[in-house]
Amino acid sequence: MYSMFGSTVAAISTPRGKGGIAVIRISGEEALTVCEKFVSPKSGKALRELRASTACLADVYDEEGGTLDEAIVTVYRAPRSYTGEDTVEISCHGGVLLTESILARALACGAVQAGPGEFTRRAFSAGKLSLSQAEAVIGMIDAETRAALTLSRTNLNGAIRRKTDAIYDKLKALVSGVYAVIDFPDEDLASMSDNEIHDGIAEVVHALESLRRSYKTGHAVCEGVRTVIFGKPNTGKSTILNLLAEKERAIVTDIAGTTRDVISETVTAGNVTLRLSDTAGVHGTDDTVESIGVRKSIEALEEAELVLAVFDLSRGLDAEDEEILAHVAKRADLGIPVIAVCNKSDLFDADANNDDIDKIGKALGTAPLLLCAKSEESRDTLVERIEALFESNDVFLADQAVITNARQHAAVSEALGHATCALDTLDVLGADLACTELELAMSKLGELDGRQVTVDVVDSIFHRFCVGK
Ligand SMILES: Nc1nc2c(ncn2[C@@H]2O[C@H](COP(=O)(O)OP(=O)(O)OP(=O)(O)O)[C@@H](O)[C@H]2O)c(=O)[nH]1
Ligand SMILES: [Mg+2]
Repeated sequence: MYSMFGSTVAAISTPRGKGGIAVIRISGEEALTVCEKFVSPKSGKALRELRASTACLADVYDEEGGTLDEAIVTVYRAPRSYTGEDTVEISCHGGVLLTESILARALACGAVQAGPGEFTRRAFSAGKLSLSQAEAVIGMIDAETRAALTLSRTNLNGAIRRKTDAIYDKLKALVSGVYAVIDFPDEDLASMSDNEIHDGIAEVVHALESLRRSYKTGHAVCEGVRTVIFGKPNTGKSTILNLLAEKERAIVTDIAGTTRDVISETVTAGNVTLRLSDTAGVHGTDDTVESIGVRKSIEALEEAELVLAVFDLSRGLDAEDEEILAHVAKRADLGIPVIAVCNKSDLFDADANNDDIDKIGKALGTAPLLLCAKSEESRDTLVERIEALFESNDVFLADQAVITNARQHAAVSEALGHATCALDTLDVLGADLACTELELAMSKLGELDGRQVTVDVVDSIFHRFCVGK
């Protein structure tokens, strides 16, 4: 089969190290020719005589014709292979020297070393995968939670591709409908009314908005939410980090100022991944080290996508808490989600502290969570609150298109911007000018799933893969 890549590539597809088996993959126009120089099926048949997609036991030879290994060899024929090209997979014993020697034979016999993600890139170029599906392959490999795995699996099955195809087709129908009437006025083509065009664009806007919103969940599940635990000293911030991490990650004492630096930990809160930062307690101080810690706490707050603002109501709200409230309220005003934690609930009476609880709730625009961070049972309460913010249970709804990375989010946002602009343009300037915006929306959607994507973008995506995938 013709390959746009020309060369035949080879790589070890399993991780480096000792193992039961290892797989060397060879793909390209010359895959069979390359492998026939050092692989012989035990049956005596030549590799190219084997039925496609079948495995056989074979001898693998070194350069002197000695046997390197007995391996299971699978031959795939274009286009019915992962890459869409002729492919041979050699499953040998999983020794480091052995696999490297077999790869070296493949390279000596005419293959070239595959780059990172090159097999998947070939699959993309052969039209076997869209760009979002290729990204889902990375997601499957990187997944550290069931939820991330589920989302990646759904996207590998083509959930984003189907959704973007549907929006793209709708846009195409609108644009071609309008242009046909403008370009061929004498053809008596049924023209769409402005209302029909308006409704069509509104439908596209709605679909893009829902896709863009899905990133809230996709980001939380697959990339993780930068989360800061913020408050004055001794309120129980490090206790909350340890509660979420389910281990003693940070030192906890009753001495105010125990944590002096930012302590980072990645934890799973139900379906959501949190990139947590526990910070030094923020308060006025002349101590040089402490004041550096306070500055870092504020920097972490400013970078956070979720804030856990911690108060100790057993001591009542004081001027330092007011300062914390002011800092956090600024983030809340910018739309950053905040969970206000009134900690040490075992030491205060909610009714007696109602005014403080109200005050925090009003300042941060969210009902505070009364918590006893010392008790392990509190973890579920906190996790439930976090999960609700990111709607991560939707992950398990069948076949939902959920976008999972910043590149996809940017493309959807830009497509949405153009579609919204088309709606405004339609009312003021008419359908033909609105179509210019719709075409731009189509091109952004094309970037999302790889119909119209630059080589640079494709390069940067596939460089995130390991060699051999
Ligand atoms: N009774 C009770 N004590 C708690 C609770 N949470 C934390 N503490 C105690 O409060 C004290 C301070 O806890 P830390 O987690 O070190 O507080 P912090 O906010 O990290 O303090 P700094 O690092 O100094 O800013 C420790 O003695 C904890 O055991 C709680 O829910 N109930
Ligand atoms: Mg601490």
